[in-house]
Amino acid sequence: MLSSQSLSITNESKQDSEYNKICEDYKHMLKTLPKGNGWRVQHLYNYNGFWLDSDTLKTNMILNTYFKTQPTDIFLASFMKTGTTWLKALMFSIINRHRYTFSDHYLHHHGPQSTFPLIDSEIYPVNDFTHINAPRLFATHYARDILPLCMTSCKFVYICRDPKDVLTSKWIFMSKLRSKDLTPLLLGEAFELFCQGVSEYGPYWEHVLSYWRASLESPDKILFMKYEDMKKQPKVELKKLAAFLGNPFTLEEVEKGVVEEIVRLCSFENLSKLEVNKKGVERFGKLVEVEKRDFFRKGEIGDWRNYLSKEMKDRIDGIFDEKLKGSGLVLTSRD
Ligand code: PAP
Repeated sequence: MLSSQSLSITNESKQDSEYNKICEDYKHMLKTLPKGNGWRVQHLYNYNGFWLDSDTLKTNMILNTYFKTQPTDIFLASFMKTGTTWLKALMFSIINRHRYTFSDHYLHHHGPQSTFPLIDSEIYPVNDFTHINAPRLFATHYARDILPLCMTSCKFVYICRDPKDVLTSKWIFMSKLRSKDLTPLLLGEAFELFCQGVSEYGPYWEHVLSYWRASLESPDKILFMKYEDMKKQPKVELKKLAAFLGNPFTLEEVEKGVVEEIVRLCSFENLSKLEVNKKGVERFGKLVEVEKRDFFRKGEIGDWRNYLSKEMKDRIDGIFDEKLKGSGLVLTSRD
């Protein structure tokens, strides 16, 4: 019979060999997958229909083997620049509203990024997240179709946004992170790539559709939200979100103004002026460092007007209307 010590050594070496096998498969895959132009790094790889950079591709493969969900886990899923930072702050504030006061809140001292982890940038099997209390919250930018199967039984909040604002916001953000070894990515180039679907985690329309279809099949498991609705009627959306998360606001809380307090706490105006969100960097994985202030740019609907021509607008609207035709979802706001 094996002693507990030799059992754990056996488990460790099994894990090591599993891990080594993933690394081998990953190296092989990089040579065989279709390649496209990256926005931050030189290349993206088309992995099961979605464009990923080499780091997020590797993490996806590792997650598929190692990530173990708990039934109470809740995920925030989003394409880049659609409202992740905002939703992180809101979900964390709803779930933890009995732990902090609004005058001295966790968010005043820590940025929204540190409220819960983005699993796409975590290295496995080093971090298994078993130290986090239930309900564990996680964020991901991966499309639904390439998530580990075990995750699909958990609750998801999905946030999407008008593609024109997504393109604009993403181009500005990625230009700041773009490798200095590469020539700058011009807006016209980013536009062409976006229209072809070649964009980290994209095509954007496939990303949205992957969660939209799942939300129609399991509305109790996936809450589908829009950035524009959040902007226009934050209190209504916040109440929906709280109910979905299993923490509805009580009548007493509504009367005491808790809904308004959370909306205000997590607003762009409030978060963007906090010292903690103005200085320092957020680290994702081993290599990517982002200035915290770059998560807060304008936070508006329709800033694309300052960047995209009428022709560009019409082309994006046309592509998204066509791709989403028959789905029941409209993503391109006509405001
Ligand atoms: P990520 O993909 O890097 O996580 P994400 O947080 O999804 O970024 O999106 C950032 C956008 O949300 C920025 O939009 P903009 O470039 O058009 O301005 C950012 O300004 C906006 N944003 C950040 N926080 C908030 C907030 N509290 N309310 C509204 N918009 C916000």
